[in-house]
Amino acid sequence: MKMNRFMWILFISCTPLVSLQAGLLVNGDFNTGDFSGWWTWAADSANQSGQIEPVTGYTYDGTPNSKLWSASSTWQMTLGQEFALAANTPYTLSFAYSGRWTTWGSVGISIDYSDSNWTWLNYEWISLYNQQPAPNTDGQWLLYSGTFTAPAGTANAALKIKAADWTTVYFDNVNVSIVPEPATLLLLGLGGLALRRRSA
Ligand SMILES: [Ca+2]
Repeated sequence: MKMNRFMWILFISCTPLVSLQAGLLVNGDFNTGDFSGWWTWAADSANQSGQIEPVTGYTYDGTPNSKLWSASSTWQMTLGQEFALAANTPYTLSFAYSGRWTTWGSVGISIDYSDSNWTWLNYEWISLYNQQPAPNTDGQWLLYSGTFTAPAGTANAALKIKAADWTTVYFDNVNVSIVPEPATLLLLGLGGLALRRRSA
C-alpha cells in the first residue's frame, strides 16, 4: 500500500510518541537474568535477615524476574533505579508482583523526587501490603498500574522496591512511561480512522 501525504504526516507525528512511551527504566523486565541497570541493598545477609536475587524458578511469564525476601522488621530490602523525570508531567508506573509464604510482611514502592543537583525534594509511597499476608494466593501474580506526577523542580527520580518484616515477594515487568497527552491520543485516533477509511 502506498502512503499518501496525509498518512506520512500522521506517521511522522506519531513517531515521537512511540519513543516517549518506551519505558524509562533499564531492564525493568529483568530479562537479562541479572540486575543490570538496578542496584540492590540488603541488610546483613550474613545473618540471613534478607536477600535480593534474580530468579527463574517462579515466574510471571516464563522469563527471569526479581525476588526479595526479608526476615527483618528493622531493615527494608531495596531494589532501586534512578532515572530522569520531568516535573508536573503525568507518568504511569506498572508492574507484576506476587508475594509468597507470607505470614506478616510489608512491601511497597517509593518514588523519590530530586532536582537537577540530586537534592531530595519529596517522595511518594505505594503500599502493596503492610504488616499482613500478601493479597495474592500462592502462584497468583497481581498487576499494578497507577499514575504519578512529580512536583515542581523535579529533574530526577529514584524508584525503590522495598520489602520488610517476614515476607518473600517477586516483581516483573516494572515500567515507568509518560502518559500520552490528549492531543497526541486524538492524533492517533485520527490516524486509525484514516487507515480504516483507506482500507474500507
Ligand atoms: Ca521478566
